[in-house]
Amino acid sequence: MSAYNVGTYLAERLVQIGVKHHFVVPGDYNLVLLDQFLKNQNLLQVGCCNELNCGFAAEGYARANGLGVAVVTYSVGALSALNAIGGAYAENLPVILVSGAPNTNDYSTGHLLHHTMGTQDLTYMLEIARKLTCTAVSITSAEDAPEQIDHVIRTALREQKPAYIEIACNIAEAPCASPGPVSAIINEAPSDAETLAAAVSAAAEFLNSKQKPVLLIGSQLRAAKAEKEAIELAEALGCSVAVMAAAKSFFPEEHPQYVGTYWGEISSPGTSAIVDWSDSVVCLGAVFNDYSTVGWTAMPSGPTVLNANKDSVKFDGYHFSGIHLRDFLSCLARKVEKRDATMAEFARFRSQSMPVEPARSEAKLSRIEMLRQIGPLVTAKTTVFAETGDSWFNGMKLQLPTGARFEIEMQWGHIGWSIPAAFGYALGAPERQIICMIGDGSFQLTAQEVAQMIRQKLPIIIFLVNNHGYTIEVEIHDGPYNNIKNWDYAGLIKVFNAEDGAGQGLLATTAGELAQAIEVALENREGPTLIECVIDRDDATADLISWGRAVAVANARPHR
Ligand code: TPU
Ligand code: MG
Repeated sequence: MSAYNVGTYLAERLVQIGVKHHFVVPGDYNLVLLDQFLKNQNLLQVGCCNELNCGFAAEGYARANGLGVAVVTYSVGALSALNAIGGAYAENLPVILVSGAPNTNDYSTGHLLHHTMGTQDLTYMLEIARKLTCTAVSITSAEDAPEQIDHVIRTALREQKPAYIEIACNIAEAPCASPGPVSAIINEAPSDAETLAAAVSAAAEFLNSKQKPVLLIGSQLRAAKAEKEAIELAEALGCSVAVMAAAKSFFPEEHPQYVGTYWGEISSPGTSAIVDWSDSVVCLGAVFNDYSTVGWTAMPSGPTVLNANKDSVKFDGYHFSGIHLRDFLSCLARKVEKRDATMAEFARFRSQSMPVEPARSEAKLSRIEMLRQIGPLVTAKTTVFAETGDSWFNGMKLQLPTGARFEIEMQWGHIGWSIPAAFGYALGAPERQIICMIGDGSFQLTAQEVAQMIRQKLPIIIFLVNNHGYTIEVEIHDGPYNNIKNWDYAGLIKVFNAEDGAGQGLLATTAGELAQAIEVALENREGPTLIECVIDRDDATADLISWGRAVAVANARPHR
């Protein structure tokens, strides 16, 4: 006789793969399920303020710990969480959305149920979830549950994509089989040996015929678990390595072959020039969209480009699938000849950036001064979250010491993502110092989750840029809709602290106030510190202005 039920089975499977927390918003359809999760001593339950934030918290947790879990109630909860699940899909992060669901006796009886649209249709959630996940299942039988649960976890891990499980509320505690060894759900099929050999040989021939290749690192490199192998190939070739914005920190910036961010006209100094000068570009997990190509103005393509992705390699007349990127890269590293011409050339292109002079203490705070003060806070133990907005472009300018990580949500681009995601990440990686850079407009979407950072005593430092509006939107296309209601952002922390919190909210309007606030933040280990940095509305990066112009042109192409 098994001691497990559907809920405890799912909880134990999650623990087996290394999950230590799950993010929840309770509702009557999931309460019995939450009780089952609570029985597992190795799985902590973490409350969130709403389901959108719950989904993003699980997404951030997946960034830190490999897989995240959000447990919500039927429909009213799950529909909100699905926005974050779409984000996890776009960003290649395995997040399991678990939703409580109606009692099995109500599925075919025509009963009308609460938290539904008031029709007899109880299939719409599953149908919607299918579009936003790699797999979606409805569990209405305890006997079938172990197989369905294993399928969901295995698929999410293999695809590095989110998945959806709904569990009928009267099945959550129904007895079922015990979980078997974890290897059944984590083992991946190996690369196809013959295809791997063929791909490596063709790619080696391609590269050995070139004189000046460069490597371009893209955001899917992490999902492919191939960061180490990318370094192996880079060192075998000895060539320049550029990183796309969404992949910042996926190749060490202190590596001698690192040449900066490749982002069309707003690349780091010399980076675009060296990619253009090269005679072949090896793209590893690269994602080319309108934003990353600066409105389709910078996209390596044609017969000199090799695209290697998570499970496939494509270039000049070849297409190989069924091979893991990490295997391809480490085998290729052993077959290529040294090709370091781009390093010598890059030395000529590189312009030395001038150190920024510190502002006087009483000088009005500026964006440049903010970056100057944030820069030294980034150490090997830091993870920086850069929110959609000018924080993207400011974040790009931070120089990361080896070990520092950089998180960005550039494909989905949901403003407000970074607050709940940083919250989830902090629980998944308690040893890291988290710094969040976010604009005022973005913050207004998900501000409540700072209260959960306070509740969990997480010493996250939030630099909230109060530039009085949606500046990124101003640069793409301005109108009265880009003005927002000002808030007392620093004052909010007092509200969230209530009687027992240790969050700090500080206002910085001058360089000196910012320096003092940072000292307070570094001292405060018992909760988050939000520093509201007030700067001029038009104090934006030149990069945002150029990029915004190019994106506006791409958006405005007439219909053909
Ligand atoms: O620094 P700054 O002013 O550029 O950033 P802030 O203040 O956070 O403004 C962001 C403005 C923005 C919007 C309104 N960026 N993108 N959007 C469009 C948008 C709307 N809704 C969602 C969920 N995501 C979006 N990206
Ligand atoms: Mg703003």
